[in-house]
Amino acid sequence: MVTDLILGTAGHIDHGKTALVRALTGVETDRLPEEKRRGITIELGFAELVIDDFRLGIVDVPGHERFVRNMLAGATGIDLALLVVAADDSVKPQTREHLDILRLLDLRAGVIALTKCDVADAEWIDLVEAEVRELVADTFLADAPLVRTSAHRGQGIAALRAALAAAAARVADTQLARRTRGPFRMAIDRIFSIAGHGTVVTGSVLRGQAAVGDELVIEPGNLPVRVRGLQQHERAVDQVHRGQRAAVNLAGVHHDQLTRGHELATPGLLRATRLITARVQLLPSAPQPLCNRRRVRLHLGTSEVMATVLIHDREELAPGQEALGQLLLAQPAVTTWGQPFVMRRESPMVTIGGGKVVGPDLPRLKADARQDWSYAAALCAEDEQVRAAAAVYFAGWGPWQPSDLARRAGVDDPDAVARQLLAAEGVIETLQLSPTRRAHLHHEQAEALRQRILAALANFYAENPRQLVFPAPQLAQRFDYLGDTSLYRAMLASLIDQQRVQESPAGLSLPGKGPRLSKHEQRLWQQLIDDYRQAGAQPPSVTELSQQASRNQAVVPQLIELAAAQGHLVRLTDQLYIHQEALESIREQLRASLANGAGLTVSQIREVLQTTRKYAVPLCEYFDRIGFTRREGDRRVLGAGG
Ligand SMILES: Nc1nc2c(ncn2[C@@H]2O[C@H](COP(=O)(O)OP(=O)(O)O)[C@@H](O)[C@H]2O)c(=O)[nH]1
Ligand SMILES: [Mg+2]
Repeated sequence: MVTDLILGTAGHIDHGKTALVRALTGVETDRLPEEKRRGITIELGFAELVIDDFRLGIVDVPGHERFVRNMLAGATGIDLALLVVAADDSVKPQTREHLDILRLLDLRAGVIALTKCDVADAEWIDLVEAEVRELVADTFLADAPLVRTSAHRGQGIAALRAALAAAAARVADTQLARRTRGPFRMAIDRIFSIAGHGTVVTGSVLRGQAAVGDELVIEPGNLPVRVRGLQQHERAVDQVHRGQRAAVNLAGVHHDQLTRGHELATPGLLRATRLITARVQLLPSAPQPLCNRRRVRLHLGTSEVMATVLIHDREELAPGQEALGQLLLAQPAVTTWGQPFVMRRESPMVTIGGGKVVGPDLPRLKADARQDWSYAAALCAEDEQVRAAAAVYFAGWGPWQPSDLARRAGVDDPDAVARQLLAAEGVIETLQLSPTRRAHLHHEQAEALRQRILAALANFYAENPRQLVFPAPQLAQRFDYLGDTSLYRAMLASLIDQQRVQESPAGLSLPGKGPRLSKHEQRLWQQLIDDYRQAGAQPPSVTELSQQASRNQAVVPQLIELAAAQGHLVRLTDQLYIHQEALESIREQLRASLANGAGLTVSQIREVLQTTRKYAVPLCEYFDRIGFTRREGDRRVLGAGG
């Protein structure tokens, strides 16, 4: 079976990259008139090389310092590097910069070619080789084969092919290289239009596969497109997959709408973002520290966008240091967990560092939000499940899908990991929102929401010192901003379940929370309860009691309501409260009189209770309300709660 991989060239200008590609493949990758005239590579060039069971899509990059941005676009998605150093010139600035870029892009394998060995003598070449070995020590090329070549004489080409095959074999064995099925993703590096066909985009396929007829989207922009035709190195094909160079003829988009940096993907796989959370590193060779809030040129995939770097935990990043941070992008871009990126400085234009995305779409994290930052650090963990849990943490109080775990935590089998998470003890809290809907919140977020509800309720106490119970809608209103009221309701229910909130017909209260009364108010409150007790079945009205008070008349209604909330009194109407003991004995009297089932009219009830209509009517209505009695014509009978 053939394994497809992408090979990228790297190295200083004029060191013989393009000539070596030609010697390997017979393809002249410098195609543009300007490239021919100036004898340099400006744009990316492409060729194909088949060695044994490997089909290498070659991306030949420019070495000129002015075209490093093109090199970066081409370097995205490469699996193998061919680092080229001219034997007569040795290590030069773009040799170093390209190597830095390859390291930052997390390349794992490659081959070194010393070129132009026909114009240098053996002793000199030994010196150059030592210099190159020193350069690559401590990098992914430390143990890479180094092949002496001459494109002009065909020297070393066979050895180079063998070395490339060995390197390819190592890469082909990685999990990443095997992702040739599933959702498709390709960062676009070229766009053009062909008469009669329309828009064509090219790129290195980063994952999955696409076939003619597939419906895909362009991101950023969520632009639906259809695959009209596919080519691989000028051959028409039915499908393309990871590790291949692809030219995709698209229906549904004009080439003017696209730029390098757009990505083509299976719908739902990618999402545009303007805020990236990342591990940021500054190269040891960076000319100066990277200050917090510094603007850099960010190279992410094939895109290039200005970004402000917010470094967490320190004011600046010294050369060689690494830290968590957030990147604020000037324009939206697409990225996923684990994606490497490169940062360059404007002037002088040099590569200063890079890093890896740990959160493609986290919210802006406050500098002092320790818990948030510790979960951001957890997104760097080796363990997929730890990362997945952290991704759920950042979903906050909102919904999430297992597929989000692929994009946000780099999880390979999101459905399986989601199942493990839900099954794990104490990680995720599941709330039943409705008979058919559930929410799965990270336990810290569930607790945070509960704390927020408790705090809102506590706040009511602070604002209303004499109130004991608060109407449920008053609290619910505070959580309107969540949008999903069912989540609030489920959380409140869990608080009531845990007895952290008390629920009564009058509303919600916090256990153990008492009103704060002055000495005088306390005496008055006690007096009022005594008055009600003594008045029994015929209590005075709220207005009458207020007028009786020697001072603080305005407080009386509040104190009465408080006594009702605490269960001393029962409210019949706005004006009429009754002591609960009196109410209880009335209820017993009525129960006895209604036991025979014949029922009583209001005036009969008035006689039984030996009271007036003024009390009998509100009492009857109250008993109807609570279901103790029920109306049948003009009579009352015992109700369901009787
Ligand atoms: N003598 C000699 N010259 C070479 C060799 N390979 C490339 N060159 C020359 O070096 C120059 C730059 O080569 P090119 O492949 O364009 O370099 P690139 O900028 O790295 O792509 C051209 O003039 C080539 O003819 C080689 O093996 N021997
Ligand atoms: Mg070239």
